[in-house]
Parts: sequence; C-alpha cells; structure tokens
Amino acid sequence: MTLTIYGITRSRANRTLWLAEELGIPYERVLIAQKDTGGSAELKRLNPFAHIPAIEDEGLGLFESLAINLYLAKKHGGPLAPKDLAEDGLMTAWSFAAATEFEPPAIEVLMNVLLYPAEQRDPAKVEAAFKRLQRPLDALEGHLAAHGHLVGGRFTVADLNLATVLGWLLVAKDRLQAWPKILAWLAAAQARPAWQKSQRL
Ligand SMILES: N[C@@H](CCC(=O)N[C@@H](CS)C(=O)NCC(=O)O)C(=O)O
Repeated sequence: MTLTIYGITRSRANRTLWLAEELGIPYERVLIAQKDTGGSAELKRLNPFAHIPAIEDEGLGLFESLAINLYLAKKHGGPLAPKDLAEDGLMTAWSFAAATEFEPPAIEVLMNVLLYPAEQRDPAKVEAAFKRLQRPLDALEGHLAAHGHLVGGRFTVADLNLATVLGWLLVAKDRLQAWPKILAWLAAAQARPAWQKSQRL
C-alpha cells in the first residue's frame, strides 16, 4: 500500500476519499479528527499547517485537499486527469477558483445554516455570502450551460474539486433554484457511486 489518507470522513478529507474511490486506487486511512489536528506530530510531518486532509504517498507528504486531488488524478491518469498541459492549466484554474471564489462564502453558508449551534447562526451572514456568491455562481451557470462540465466536456478532477465545495450550499438548496444548471451538475456528481461510497467510509 503506497497511499495513506489522513482525516476523518466528515472533513475536507472526503474530497480525497471521493477521488481515490473514483480512481479505484488502494489506500489506508489514519482517522484524525479536527479537534486532534494540532496535537498530531504525525500530521505536522506531512502538513506544515497540521490540517486534514494530508496524504503520504510513496514517501511524499502532501497537503491542501484540492492540490492533493490534482496530484493523485495526474499520477493515476484516466478520464478524470488532464490529457495535456492546456487541460492541466484549466483544471488547476477551476480548483483555485473553488478555493478562492467559492469556498470562503460557501463555508459561511454551511456554518450559519447548519454547523453552528442554533443560537450562533446569523442569517445576515448567509445573505452576505449569497451576495458574494452571485457573480461566481452566475459565471459557473453560464459555463455549465455552454459546456456541461468544467473542462474537456467530461467529468474530471476539476468538477470533483468544485463539487465538494458547492455541495456545502445544498444546505440552502431553495436558494440554488436560481442556478438550475449548477443544481443538475451537483446532483449528477453526487449520484456517482464513488461519491456515495465516500460518504460511508
Ligand atoms: N485549505 C485546506 C483546509 C484544511 C482544513 O482547514 N481542514 C480542517 C478540517 S475540514 C481542519 O484541519 N481543521 C482543524 C484545525 O484547523 O485545526 C484544505 O483544503 O485542505
């Protein structure tokens, strides 16, 4: 076994678990939860920021969920991976957009609709997050209307990476009705057997 994935399923480690299941590659798990990350010397060895997920792959320690996924897709190849440098650039760009354009407001939505205790939830923060999301979601809606997927007309690691972030918005599914292509694309991503398996690991 060459690959070890660090992190519990209910964390950003589910991004890498999903990808590993899509690729059909063997891996081991080290179940570290959010509350234990700071105290884990093993994790610090692989990830200078001591967050989950991290991986160890044939001696390489790697961190940042979306970067891990790009690395594993490229290493193992197949339809999820870029077929040339142009696709590589586009998949990297969409993954950076997932982290910069979408993730900060999407996590505000997730926390304030679901994860914070009820008395800490702030509807104004959800409003502000959707205001911030309007432009990137409109842009994505247009891209999906034109191309169906993010890159190369097929489901790739770029779709997977962005779907893991936008999946958080399903806690406010009613508001997503304004973006029907995104809703359909997310539903198709989450209908994939590898996503469904990754939720149960
Ligand atoms: N940008 C990082 C974020 C990693 C991250 O913040 N992970 C959370 C769990 S989802 C964590 O480790 N929390 C515990 C902590 O911050 O100590 C990535 O995508 O991998």
